[in-house]
Amino acid sequence: RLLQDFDNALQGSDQLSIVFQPRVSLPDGHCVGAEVLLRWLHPELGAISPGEFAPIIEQSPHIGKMTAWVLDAALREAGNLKSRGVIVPVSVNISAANLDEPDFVQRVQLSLLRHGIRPAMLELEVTESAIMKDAANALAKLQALSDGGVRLSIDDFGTGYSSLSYLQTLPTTVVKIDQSFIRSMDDGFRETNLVRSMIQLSHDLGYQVVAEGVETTEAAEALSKMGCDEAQGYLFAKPLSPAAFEEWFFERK
Ligand code: G
Ligand code: G
Ligand code: MN
Ligand code: NA
Repeated sequence: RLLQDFDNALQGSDQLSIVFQPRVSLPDGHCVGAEVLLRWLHPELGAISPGEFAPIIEQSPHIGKMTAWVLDAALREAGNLKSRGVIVPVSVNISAANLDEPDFVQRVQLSLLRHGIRPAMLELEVTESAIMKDAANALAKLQALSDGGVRLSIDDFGTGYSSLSYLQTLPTTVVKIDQSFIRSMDDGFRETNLVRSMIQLSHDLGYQVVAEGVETTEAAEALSKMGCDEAQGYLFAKPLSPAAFEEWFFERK
């Protein structure tokens, strides 16, 4: 039922949309990018969160089409924003199953060409679990994307199954610390020390570090002191429609 409805949504034009959550540098708060998040307005059920439907789509053959749809929408919108002077890289979430598609790398490259977006203006977010599912294949695909100039980040860092040894060999350049760790910094010094160690480890391995789910100025200041490079979260902005993102961008600048 949900899968069939989603297939209809993919065919139609008005149920699916994307929003942008700004990413800013620390400590100055300049916009350095935006994460693209999918939204589904179901005709009967109303808004359904990707947290609910994405895991179901990911188990189905529709996942290829879903990511292709988001990627296409993201790059089209990036082109629109670019023409109005909003030039920031966009980050798109990809699923483990996308890395199994034989032509995934070529399709990403074709989509970039179609929309006239330079590869360096696209970042793909991939979770540790997606990488570890079939590490040899993931490594090959990520390397090909990276060789083509696409940026790669490790999403939800710290929550998935991973092997630290892989962190050394991946062609990824950015680590996004999962929001659960950022929120837990309120709980005490051990939690804060953990985040500090994650930042230190990531830097030692050559990664840039993004903190997710930053909701308070206290957290932003603490992260900044720890050397965290960038942040995302409600403190700076919620996920915004493309028009609202553009407005936010120019007010901020
Ligand atoms: O935007 P929101 O907080 O509702 O997202 C909930 C979850 O859905 C997050 O884990 C987010 O990464 C995931 N998600 C949002 N958009 C996409 C998307 O386009 N593709 C995939 N694979 N996951 C997404
Ligand atoms: O797993 P991923 O990092 O892609 O998930 C992004 C999700 O996190 C989005 O659904 C977004 O709405 C949500 N999000 C972004 N910033 C915040 C925040 O500051 N607080 C909370 N609670 N959720 C956030
Ligand atoms: Mn993400
Ligand atoms: Na994340």
